[in-house]
Amino acid sequence: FLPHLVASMEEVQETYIMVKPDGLQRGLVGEIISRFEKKGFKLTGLKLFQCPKQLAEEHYKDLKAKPFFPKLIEYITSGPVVCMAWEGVGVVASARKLIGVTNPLQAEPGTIRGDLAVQTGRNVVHGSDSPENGKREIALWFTEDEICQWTPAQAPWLRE
Ligand code: IDP
Ligand code: MG
Repeated sequence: FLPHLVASMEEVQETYIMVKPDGLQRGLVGEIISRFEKKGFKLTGLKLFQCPKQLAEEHYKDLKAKPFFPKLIEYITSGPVVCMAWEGVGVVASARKLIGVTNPLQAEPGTIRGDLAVQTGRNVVHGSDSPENGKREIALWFTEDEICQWTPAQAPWLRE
């Protein structure tokens, strides 16, 4: 868990969540969206998208030097992904907890990766690792007019 995220858990944040090609192929899109929806976060962007190589490389630019980088790009561009923007108080760290750690075999049961995946190279979902990256990644994957502002009917029943 990321201690630097705890300090910002009381602020409204946005995070970029993506169902990777394996999640789509395995029929897990509804299940994954459901976990964030049921938790009480607000969906502000959603689309099915075939990611071009250049965008995948930009999204994962911090991992460029890693030996698995070429296979990672191949994986992310191997089929459509489901791109999502989610908003809420503390959503960045909370989404990372809902997703679980990178290696699905080490991810806790109850997390998305812990329940639904077995290998790091096929870990079904992405989530931004900081509020700054949440903003950066949403701007990278969505145009401004693809993000909707709305007030969920349940808002007063989620927060006092
Ligand atoms: P994260 O997705 O949990 O934030 P990162 O370290 O940011 O994990 O890595 C991004 C993605 O790169 C992972 O979700 C996984 O798909 C892939 N990846 C990371 N480490 C490895 C590895 O050792 N082998 C293969 N793929 C990896
Ligand atoms: Mg990461």
